Amino acid sequence: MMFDSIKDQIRDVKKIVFVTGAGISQESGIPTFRGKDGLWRNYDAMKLATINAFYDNPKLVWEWYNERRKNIFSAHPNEGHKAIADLEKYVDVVILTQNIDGLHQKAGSTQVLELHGSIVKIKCTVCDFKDEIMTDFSDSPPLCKCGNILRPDVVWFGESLPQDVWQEAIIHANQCDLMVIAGTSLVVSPANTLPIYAKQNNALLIEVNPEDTEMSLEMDLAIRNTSANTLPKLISLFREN
Ligand code: BV8
Ligand code: ZN
Repeated sequence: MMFDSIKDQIRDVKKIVFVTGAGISQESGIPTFRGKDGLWRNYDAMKLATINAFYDNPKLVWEWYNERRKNIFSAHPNEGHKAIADLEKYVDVVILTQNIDGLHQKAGSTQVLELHGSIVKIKCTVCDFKDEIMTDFSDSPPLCKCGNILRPDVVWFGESLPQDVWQEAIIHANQCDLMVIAGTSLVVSPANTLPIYAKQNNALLIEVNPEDTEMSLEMDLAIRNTSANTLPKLISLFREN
């Protein structure tokens, strides 16, 4: 059984922190940032998700987010998301996600910190107007009542994470007994430093990913399989407890 080597250590776990990335939503039909998935109309996703790209061509960047939002609104949580939500019955679970798709919350998870924002949130580029959107915008880019353009309320490369969210994420990482790193390449900082905080607290580190990541050598256990296949089996360990 894929968890035999750590079965005993898992028994006394009280708090689990999940660090998740695009891979956990891949089986829900949402493209990751890697490889061919990482391209939209031949634009590099990492280059589009920047303030410069937005000011160079706000219409293009809005179309990209409108298309992603449409795809995300029609997506459903997969067995990976559902297993994590189910785990809340047995132990304290906190999710630190790099995803802006809201699928953890849609699966029923109650403690989710969105490190890079959310695709349903928007904000003004000038005034402090913020809002949630549930439908597509007719005019693109949409304007704020102050006359300036609105932007997706997500964290773009070169922009700092919301400090309240980041500080809270560090606290959870410092307190957990087990950290499960699922569906992330751990390429992007500062999210990729969270396993280091957990390690400093002698937490058990488990990686769930079909491929190696930047920190595979730091892991106590690396499961080379998908999150939808793997996480339900991890959760069953706690059900038996
Ligand atoms: C910041 C929101 C202070 C928007 C995102 C040079 C060197 C080092 C760092 C930097 C550098 N230059 C700049 C930086 C800092 C930069 C950074 O880390 N760049 C990287 C590219 C090197 N970070 C920042 O800019 C951050 N801000 O640091 O502020 C500052 C400011 C100025 C200068 C310096 C510092 C802000 C980062 C947040 C950016 N916003 N998203 C949007 O989504 O549109 S990041 C976005 O990309 C995602 O949120 C996520 O974080 C990242 C993609 O990573 P993953 O989620 O891991 O996805 P990926 O495709 O990479 O991997 C998928 C994995 O899943 C793979 O391993 C695959 O094998 C696996 N997988 C696939 N299928 C499955 C699976 N696993 C399980 N099951 C499956 N079925
Ligand atoms: Zn405004």
